[in-house]
Amino acid sequence: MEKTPEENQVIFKILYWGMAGSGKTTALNTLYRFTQENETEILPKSPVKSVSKKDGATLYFDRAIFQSRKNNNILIQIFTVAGQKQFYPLREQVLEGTNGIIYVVDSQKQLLEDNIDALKELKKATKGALIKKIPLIVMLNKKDLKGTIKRNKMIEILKNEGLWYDPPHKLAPWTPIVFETCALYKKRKNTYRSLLECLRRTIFYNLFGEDDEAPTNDDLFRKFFEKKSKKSH
Ligand SMILES: Nc1nc2c(ncn2[C@@H]2O[C@H](COP(=O)(O)OP(=O)(O)OP(=O)(O)O)[C@@H](O)[C@H]2O)c(=O)[nH]1
Ligand SMILES: [Mg+2]
Repeated sequence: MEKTPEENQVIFKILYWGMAGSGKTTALNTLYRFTQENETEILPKSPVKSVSKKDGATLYFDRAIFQSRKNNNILIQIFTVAGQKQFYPLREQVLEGTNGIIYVVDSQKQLLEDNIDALKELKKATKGALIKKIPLIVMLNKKDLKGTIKRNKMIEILKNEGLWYDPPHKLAPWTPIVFETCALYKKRKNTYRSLLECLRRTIFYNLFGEDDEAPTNDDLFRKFFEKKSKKSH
């Protein structure tokens, strides 16, 4: 999270990560249009800026800036990475300073291994910070198509990668939610909801966690009582 001193603004950076063609750019464009046309919690502040190839694949990144409808001082920068394999160095650059990640899966069955590769690469690039310091949400995308990976399969993959925590583990409340999504505007499903959940978690980490880490119940109680005692002075 970045603070601009002159204006008391906070800027959160959210990133869509996933294999080439999984729907990251589509999700961002849908989000932009949806928040423009509806009374949502966030609204666009700048148009989507895309650096892409002729065929639509992202060449560097896409970026759009949103703002909280209730609090003008909260800005949200949303980026997508270029998913094609050769762009790994660029992905690492775009990842810098990210506060929350949405991992976008192309749920077509034949692409399972490519999706797992993208997740392994994300783990490598974030150096153990996923969930512990950077909230993670999963979009199981293209669920409008037939013959797609099931939610349980995705959960099994997260477990294999050590990205799933069951109670009583202190990180259990921050285990990724796997949203079944469609990023296409006309058939959209859970695109906005998944972003909002990622943003909600990002703000929680920032407000209640020690050093922006995943807040534990102890952190939440302590901050709550700190606030109470400040009020009573
Ligand atoms: N059926 C279906 N197609 C989708 C969905 N989301 C995206 N697509 C299509 O998938 C193709 C690739 O989408 P992009 O959004 O460009 O994918 P990307 O993840 O940004 O790809 P890179 O920039 O190469 O990393 C496009 O033809 C989209 O219309 C979805 O939920 N369902
Ligand atoms: Mg793209």
